[in-house]
Amino acid sequence: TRARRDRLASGGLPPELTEFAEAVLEGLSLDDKAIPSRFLYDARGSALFEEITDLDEYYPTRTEIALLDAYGADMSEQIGPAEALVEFGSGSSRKTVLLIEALEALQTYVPMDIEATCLAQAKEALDARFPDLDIQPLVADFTRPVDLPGNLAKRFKLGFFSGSTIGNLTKPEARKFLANAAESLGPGSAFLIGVDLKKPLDILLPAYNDAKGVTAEFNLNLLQRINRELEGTFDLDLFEHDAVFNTEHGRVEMHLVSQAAQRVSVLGERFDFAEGERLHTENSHKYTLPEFRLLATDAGWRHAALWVDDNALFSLHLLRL
Ligand code: AVJ
Repeated sequence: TRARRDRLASGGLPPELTEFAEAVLEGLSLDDKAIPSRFLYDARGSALFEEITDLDEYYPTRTEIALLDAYGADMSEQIGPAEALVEFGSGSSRKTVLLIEALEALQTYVPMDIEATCLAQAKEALDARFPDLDIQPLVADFTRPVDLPGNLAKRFKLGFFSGSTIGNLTKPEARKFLANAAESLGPGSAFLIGVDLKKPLDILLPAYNDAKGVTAEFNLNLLQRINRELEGTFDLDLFEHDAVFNTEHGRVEMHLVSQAAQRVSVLGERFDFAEGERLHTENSHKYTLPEFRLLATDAGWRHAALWVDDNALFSLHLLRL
């Protein structure tokens, strides 16, 4: 609300906290309580997510890396002589290294992220490994159309969006993202995108509810962050991590389930939870191959090639304009 925004603005919170505060207060006021998933990824959340990618149950990262490793040369051949690689939401550069190594005509790498610190780390690591590569980090919100550096205008650009990060977006948001990426990259460009696939729940659900409880810790970290940054009073022992498959929307959802009727306060505002009430914290959309193909073509791309592992866990799609 307007009044809340004015109060937050005058309350002396730094701008990045105001955005978090607004989202949390708004999300906790909904009938179906929900907080946007991007707030899970603070420093501790990002470190916990890195830990998740190494878990036995979490197949996506390892499978995508295996695909890049096994088919990198084939991908490079199908893509053609890309001169600039533009990575959307670069984060950690483990997978990018494989792609950079496979692309023989590559001159420029543009890692794009909203987090400036992430970008600086990626640049440092890659500078050492690829001294001849021109690295131009770009701090940008890649869900919006972005202006790429002018010197890329006439070059063959390849976009890269890995890890099924697109799964965080709803279908309409994902379509918009793909259309924006088309606009940013421009005619003649290609786009390589990693997409997690629909599969039996006995494989899918443990990936989001691991035996060691790392995913639970990742989820609960959101409440810890609210306590620390927004004067929250969440009792972490009174919330439990849960991951469910929402068939209607084709997505895994993470929730935090209140274990008792309780009242919580955030920045002085009080919120009641009934026993069993859920706070929705993340979506992870899964696609069938035809579903993703349709989404991409709807957004204005041509579907050019596809790589899938033998167990049909994960897919990499090559799109063209
Ligand atoms: C970072 C969105 C790709 O959806 O698999 C993993 C996030 N959350 N376990 C995913 C996540 C819980 C991950 N993405």
